[in-house]
Amino acid sequence: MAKILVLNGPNLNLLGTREPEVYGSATLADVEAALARLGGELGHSIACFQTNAEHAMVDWVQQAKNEGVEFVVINPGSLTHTSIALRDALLGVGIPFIEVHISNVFAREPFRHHSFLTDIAVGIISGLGVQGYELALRAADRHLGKRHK
Ligand code: CA2
Repeated sequence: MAKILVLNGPNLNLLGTREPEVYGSATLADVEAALARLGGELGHSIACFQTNAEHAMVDWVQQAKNEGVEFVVINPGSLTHTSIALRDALLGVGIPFIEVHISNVFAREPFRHHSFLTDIAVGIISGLGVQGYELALRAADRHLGKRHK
């Protein structure tokens, strides 16, 4: 049993309400409910947060260390491409994480091709829709299992 934190960044609260051709029709509540279910099946406790504010994201990453979080699944939204503060926070706590993008960022505008997080992530999932979160959770479970053996 591990504590796993799922973080979503700016505008991901709009999932399922706009741009369904890019982000699909599931809402963030749908995604979080599916992750809580899967987390339960895998025997982990899942906490999910979304914020539009960079400082709140940094605070949650910092707190995660004190709360014994062992893995983070994060879709940083646009902070992916801008936030050195988020990179520093993730480096600071040293908690392994997977970076998730619903869309294929490499098939979009050039400014989405660079991430401040990818090189320090366990891995990245991009372009598989909201399924990417579940794949990340399964990969986190494998990663944690390896460590506990
Ligand atoms: O593909 C992803 O998951 C992104 O992280 C989404 C970010 C974008 O800035 C990244 O480049 C790629 C944007 C999130 C916006 O989410 C919306 C969802 C539904 C409707 C409108 C925006």
